[in-house]
Amino acid sequence: MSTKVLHLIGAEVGEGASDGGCKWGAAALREQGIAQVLANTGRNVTWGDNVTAQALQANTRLEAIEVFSQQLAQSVEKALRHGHQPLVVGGDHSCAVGTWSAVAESLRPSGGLGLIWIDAHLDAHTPETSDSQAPHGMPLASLLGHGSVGMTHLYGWGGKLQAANVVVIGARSYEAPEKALLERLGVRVMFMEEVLERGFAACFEEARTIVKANTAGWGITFDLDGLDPLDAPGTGTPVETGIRLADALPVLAGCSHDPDFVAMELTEYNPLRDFGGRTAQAAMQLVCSVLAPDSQALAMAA
Ligand SMILES: [Mn+2]
Repeated sequence: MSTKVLHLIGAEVGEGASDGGCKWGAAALREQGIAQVLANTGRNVTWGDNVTAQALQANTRLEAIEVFSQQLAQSVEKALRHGHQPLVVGGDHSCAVGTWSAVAESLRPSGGLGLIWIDAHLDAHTPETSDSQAPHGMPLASLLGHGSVGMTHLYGWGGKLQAANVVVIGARSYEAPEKALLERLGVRVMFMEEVLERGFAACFEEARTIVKANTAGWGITFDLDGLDPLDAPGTGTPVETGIRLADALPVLAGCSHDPDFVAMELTEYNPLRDFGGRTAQAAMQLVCSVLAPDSQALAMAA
């Protein structure tokens, strides 16, 4: 099991989306005891800084996210420097730029970053292709080196992710230019059709093999809208027919046992749409499954 301190960072950002409700996601999960639930599994848990996006009147949304990304990256980098395992709790998915730029920067002396991107969307727009101009539709493209310099070049270098080292699982709502970009770069995308056909377990195993090959460390960014809205209705942008929670939990169990597993990020929890708290419940089960020492037993009990 991982004996590292699990270091929670609240990424309070909703400015990346058209509906800003996800800004309150981290605070809501904190209030509902996400740290205690993780501590109950035996992990040593600490809350680090909360990082809050500021929408300044003079700035565009993209500029606000660029500033926020730098601040979030600093917090994540600090946790890594202390030898902690970061769990970034979003926030809309634009937080992925800060989180994974910091992880890539810290891994850089020893090698590349591997990343499993679980999501209903492709998040691969650039400012040139996006009609909505919402930055939470751009983080994967940014990490691959495509987008505004403020998003692609944190720490002064671009291409935090190599196309060969990332796999998207669960995509089912996207626009043509996003798909075209990922195809051109050669990113492996497991669309929802494939997940339903092969099963989540087979897909995740293949994805893990891909992201671990030729990288120095790997992580998971879990957009809650990757799940089926039956299990997680309270997300920024729900889309029908997603990954079922019961299929995901046992498969994700024990990822953090892997010494190369560096960090996790959980995004797009929108407490304003989470009537009855089902989505918060799903979020806590997911993080416990990935990060808890005895996660197999926990997943079975779920
Ligand atoms: Mn996303």
